[in-house]
Amino acid sequence: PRPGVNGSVHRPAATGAGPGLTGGGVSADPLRANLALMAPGTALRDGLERILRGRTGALIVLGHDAVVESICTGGFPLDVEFSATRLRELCKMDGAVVMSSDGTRIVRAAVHLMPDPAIPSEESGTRHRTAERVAKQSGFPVISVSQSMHIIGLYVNGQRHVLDDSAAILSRANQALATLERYKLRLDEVSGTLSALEIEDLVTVRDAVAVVQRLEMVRRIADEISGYVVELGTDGRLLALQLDELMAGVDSDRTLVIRDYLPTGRKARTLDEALVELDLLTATEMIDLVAVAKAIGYPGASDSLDAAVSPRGFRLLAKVPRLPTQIVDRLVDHFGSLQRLLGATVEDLQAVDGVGDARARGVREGLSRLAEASILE
Ligand code: 3AT
Ligand code: 3AT
Ligand code: MN
Repeated sequence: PRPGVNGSVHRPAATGAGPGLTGGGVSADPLRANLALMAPGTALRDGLERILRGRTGALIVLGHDAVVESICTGGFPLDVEFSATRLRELCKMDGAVVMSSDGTRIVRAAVHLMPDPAIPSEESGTRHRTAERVAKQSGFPVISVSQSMHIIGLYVNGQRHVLDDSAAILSRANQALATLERYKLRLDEVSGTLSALEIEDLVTVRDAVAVVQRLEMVRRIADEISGYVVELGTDGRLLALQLDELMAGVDSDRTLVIRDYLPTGRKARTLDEALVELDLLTATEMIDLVAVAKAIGYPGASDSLDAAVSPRGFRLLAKVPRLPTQIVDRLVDHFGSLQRLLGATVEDLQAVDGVGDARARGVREGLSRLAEASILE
């Protein structure tokens, strides 16, 4: 299988949503996986920077198979180990360089590529037209370094991506990070309110959905920032640390709050279905609490937001120290709601499989402490 490429010959152009609007990590996104291969700090990026500095251009195919071979004419076979300096020297010649898909070897150089001219291309220069077509025909990523425009382009998965310098990406990333910090503050506010309401059993759909909405907004902006982290390579270390710190616990809270409030009944959704529906919401729908409520399975009417609901208790139990998730699941299963858990004695708690005297006391104390803390807020 080709790393980072899920395409086949002549695969249609992807019509993905913009960055941050879809879920998935680095490996799920072929563009991100390939951006990681040529991020600052990698040998490939070093070679590309050398080509830019030397004011020559380049056309580089990141993969070699029978399809690529059938497009190649002229040039000469090499099969040598990749190095940044070798790449730069070979790109001084006319024609393209073909590399192995893992980026470790240079297979051919000075090749004239002849992709199928019927493949549509929006580019005008012969280098970039060729790059776009070869990427579409072979399914492998293709890099073009423009001599006249001084930019590095990556053609992958039907998309063209221009590699920016780290300073430009960092400035965008820092803006996104500032937004994330604001969103996170607001999230902490609404989750604190929800905890207090849960203890008092005064939650409405609106309060629960507000937390889901804020968690989702935080997740989306964080996803955008992880894209920048990938693209920045070694220049993105500090950004990655800040992102990790801000996002600690957010992902688990997202599933916990949804598990707490997934409606039961005829039209009930599973957790995974709810997560998919949330992911599908557009940025405008995200602002609308009714749309968010609907995504997790509540009726899509505005008065339904005022209905009273009670949490199962997953989210608050997860805040009790040293409690394995298995036991949390069994406790919720046994008691059915947070209110019953709050009312349970140490003896009641021990009725649950795997909960002995010590653990029952731990849960009892943990819940009492949470109740006190949230009333003080
Ligand atoms: P020079 O002797 O350096 O002029 P060359 O054979 O080294 O020619 P290059 O690969 O440097 O050629 O290409 C130079 C330009 O020629 C690039 C492109 O604008 C034009 N060119 C090459 N092949 C084609 C083609 N098939 N169709 C249109 N333009 C082409
Ligand atoms: P610049 O943005 O000027 O670098 P361009 O799209 O204007 O690129 P040119 O027609 O000037 O492209 O061609 C520049 C070089 O690109 C010439 C040749 O070394 C390489 N090139 C163009 N087409 C092919 C091809 N089909 N196979 C291999 N190399 C090619
Ligand atoms: Mn040119």
